[in-house]
Amino acid sequence: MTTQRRQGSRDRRRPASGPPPDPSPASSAAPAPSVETTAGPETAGRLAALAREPHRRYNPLLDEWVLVSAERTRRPWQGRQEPPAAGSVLAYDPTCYLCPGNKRANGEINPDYPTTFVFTNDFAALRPDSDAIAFDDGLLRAEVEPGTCRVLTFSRRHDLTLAAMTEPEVRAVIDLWAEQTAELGERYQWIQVFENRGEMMGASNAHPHGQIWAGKALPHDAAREDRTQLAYHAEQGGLLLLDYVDQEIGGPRVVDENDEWLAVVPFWAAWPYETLLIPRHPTRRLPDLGGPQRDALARIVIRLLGAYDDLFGISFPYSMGWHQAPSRQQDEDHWQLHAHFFPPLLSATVRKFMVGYELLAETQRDLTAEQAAERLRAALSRRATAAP
Ligand code: H2U
Ligand code: ZN
Repeated sequence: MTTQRRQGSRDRRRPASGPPPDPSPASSAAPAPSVETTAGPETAGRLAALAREPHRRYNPLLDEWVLVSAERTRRPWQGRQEPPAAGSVLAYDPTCYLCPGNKRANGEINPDYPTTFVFTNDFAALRPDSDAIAFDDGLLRAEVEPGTCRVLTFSRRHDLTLAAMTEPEVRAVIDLWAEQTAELGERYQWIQVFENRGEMMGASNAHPHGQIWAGKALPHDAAREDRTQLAYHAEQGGLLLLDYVDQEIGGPRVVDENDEWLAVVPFWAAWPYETLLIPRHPTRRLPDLGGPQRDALARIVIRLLGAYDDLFGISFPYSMGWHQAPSRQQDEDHWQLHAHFFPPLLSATVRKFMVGYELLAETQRDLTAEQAAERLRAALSRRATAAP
């Protein structure tokens, strides 16, 4: 793990706590900008004023914009009503292909595993043995993508979720994610660890589980995050996401934090209750996380997912996944590990669809990131109050 704390742009920003710096005479003498900007500390008033106007927010990780139209939440039709997802009550389900001792679709029998279990996806989207064929004909280009897909169970218990598991149980899942990343990183460049939870996100089964897809190429979003973090590091000297952590700490978009991690609804969130989970110290990949960081991660994951479940009083669907430095990349000083949580729901029964304008132009949201964070913080404190 890199122990060196970043320098550079961090020093040019507001400290993590304490009063904002006084405006310098030099800056007040500068010509007035034609558009009002928030150089330095973000004022609550200006942000509130911005939220009353349709506006676009910049996503520096993906180098793209998102349209925010908060006033639209007042419109009468609020979207398709989704039936509440039925949670599973069985600790063991004889029909589940993930429960210990059960048969999978390809006829294999799962071992009687005590905690977690990993197997190669029986219907893998990537195969290690693909022939190296390239196709290049004018505008038509293709290349074979070797890789592998694995399925990971998080528990032998069919009825649990990460939010309902104990810290040591979630820590075991984190250790598994890290081990798998290290092993697959020997052969593949991009190791995508993720979880689809809930039928709405296409999860095939209520048994707590995730997936890993590992491939030779750098997929689209990974390549973008690599490029934006590299450019930021070259220009500013710091790490994009650690400077972002410094800017967000103590602010209106923070959902939860501990000494090692920050959970925030990003300023540029696309999904209604999207969050970003970032280690507060330089960390490139999951295997680089030390013991205390992993324990702190288990704690914050349980709290964050608990807040999601409490938000609408339902088992909250989402896709989550880790972005980490590509394996065997020579220049990797610009990378900071992080997890994205993308939940589709606007309310207990209404989901956000990425259609129309989103498919054709750019992402649009109604609820502001600040409103979403406030509701998640309220859910977190409701849970804390309700806890025995
Ligand atoms: P979800 O994470 O979206 O539920 O997907 C689970 C994966 O499990 C899915 O990719 C695989 C499917 O191909 N699977 C098996 O590998 N074996 C089975 O017996 C059923 C499903
Ligand atoms: Zn099961």
